[in-house]
Parts: sequence; structure tokens; C-alpha cells
Amino acid sequence: MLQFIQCTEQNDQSVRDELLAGLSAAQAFTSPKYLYDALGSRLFAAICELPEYYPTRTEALIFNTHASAIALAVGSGSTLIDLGAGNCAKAARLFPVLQPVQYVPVDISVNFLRDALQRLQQQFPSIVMTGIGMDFSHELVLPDSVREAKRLFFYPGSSIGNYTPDEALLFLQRIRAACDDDGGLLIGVDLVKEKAILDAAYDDALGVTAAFNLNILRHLNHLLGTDFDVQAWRHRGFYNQQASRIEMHLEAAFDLTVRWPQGERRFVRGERIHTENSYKYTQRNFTDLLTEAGFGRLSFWTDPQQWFMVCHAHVT
Ligand code: AVJ
Repeated sequence: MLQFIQCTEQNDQSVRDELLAGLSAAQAFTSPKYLYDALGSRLFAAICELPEYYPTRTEALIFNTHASAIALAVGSGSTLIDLGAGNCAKAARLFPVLQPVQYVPVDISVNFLRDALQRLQQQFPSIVMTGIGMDFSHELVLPDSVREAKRLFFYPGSSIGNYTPDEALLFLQRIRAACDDDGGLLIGVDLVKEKAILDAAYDDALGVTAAFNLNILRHLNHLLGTDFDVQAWRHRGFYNQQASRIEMHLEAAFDLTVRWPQGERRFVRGERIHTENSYKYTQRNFTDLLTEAGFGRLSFWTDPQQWFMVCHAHVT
């Protein structure tokens, strides 16, 4: 059984208003979700292949190494809800291990899910599949066709790092609220580590992360009618140790003005647009966050270097 549901529609005007407010702010910023247009998604996939970008491959290693322990903690027969599923590949690799009865990939547009989910349904005909289009950063209310029993939210890749710790708590509380007493969470979290390793992961030698960051300017030109010249901007990606986060910025190479149909913004040389934060956690402070959000009975798995962690939590 295969079904697709678009729950929330993105409104073009509210997207424009939100983006222009960020660009016009004293400290200009954009939400990291605008990094992922069609080309941005491909550049992110290329980042995941880079030697410097350890999270994707380290998380995969943890899932492979600890598959049976993870299966034991999670239990079979879950309703597997995959937040930010994209091509559904990470979850699909876990089907034989987790044996879910229903698979529910969620992404911003249900159209991103169609091809991948149709193929998966043929490969796994006994799993009920329900593709959902929803911006789950705003709300997390699932349609009735998503079984309420044994909901297991799956949030891999350390995407939680894009939220500030306060926002991450609210987000985890929203997941908690979407679960019955038998629900849980399987999440991948990037860990605090030596600055040189983190700096390299977000400013790689080939310049793929630079291209990924700069590409947001092309996306903005498309969405807003701005006249950003990609050549006039430099990628900055570095670990801020005080804040336990990677910061990505775009920095003006010289004084310039960006214009759009109803306005403009001047940037002086060296002025930045903040495009992303990626918070890094310790096992201790992530445990505190989960506990405060209403989760308990925690299990953690990590790699030999303790660079990345996969965590399972039951609701309490
Ligand atoms: C998709 C948010 C997990 O923070 O590592 C990769 C995005 N940005 N390189 C991350 C990203 C620059 C990635 N997340």
C-alpha cells in the first residue's frame, strides 16, 4: 500500500518575506533550508563523498557495526517516520534490521519522495508506505493514515545541529508529543572534537562546501529576483569553539550593493551573510536535552574515534 499526502504548502510570499527580512537585518542571515535547491542537494551529496566530511560515512559505519544492538533497542514492528527523508536511502538500509510495518518518509515537498518511494515499495511490498510533504520545522502533526502505535522517529545525519540548543529542545518536545507511550527516537548527532578536523570538514580542499554555500546566492536570485554576483562573495566555514558550532558565512569581497524589485542592501567589504550553524554536542549535554524533552531509557553507539553518535531514546 502506497500513499502520498502533501500536508503543508509553502507560500511563495511568506518565503520571500522571511528571506528579505533576514537579508535586511543588521547581521544578514538566511535559513539553511535554502541551501537545498536541486543543485544544492547534489552539492550536498558530493560533500558526503569528501574525505574531510566524516559525518555521513561515520554514521553509516555506526549503523553497520551496531545493527543488531540497535535492532534490539528499537524492537521490530515500528512505524518508522523518516524526517527529511530525501532519497530514503538511509532508512531503506535499515529495513532488514528494524523490520518496520509502516514507513513514513517526510520531506518539504512530497514530489521529492515520489520516485524513491515507488521504487522502495516494489522492493519491500509488505511494508505500508506513506510519503508526506510537510515543513516539520514548523509543526509536526501527522495525518490519520500514519499508525499511532510504536512510532519511531528517525532523524539521522546530525540535522538536529542546524537548530540552536533551545530550538532543538522544542523540536524534540514536538517529536515527543507526536508519540504514544510506546514511541521512540533514533537520531544521529555529531560530537564535539578537535577544531582542525571540524574546520576541514566545512572548508574542504576541493571547494565543494564553498560551492554549496555560494549556491544559495543563485537560489536567492531565483526566489527573490536579487542580483547577487557569486564571484563577489567568499565562503567562510569554521568551528566556533565557544558556541560549540560550525558557522558558515558568505563574505563580501569588496563594497557592493544587492538589489531586488522592492529594495536593496549595501554590504561593505568583509561584511557577512550568516547561512548556517551546525551545533556539535557531547554525549552528556545531548543526554540532558533528551531527558528534558521527555525521553529516557537511552542507548548510545559511537565510532572508535568518538566523532559521531547514534542514539535511541524511548518516550517516558
Ligand atoms: C545536513 C545540516 C547535517 O551540518 O554537517 C554540510 C550540512 N553544511 N556541510 C552539516 C552541511 C556544510 C550538514 N547537515
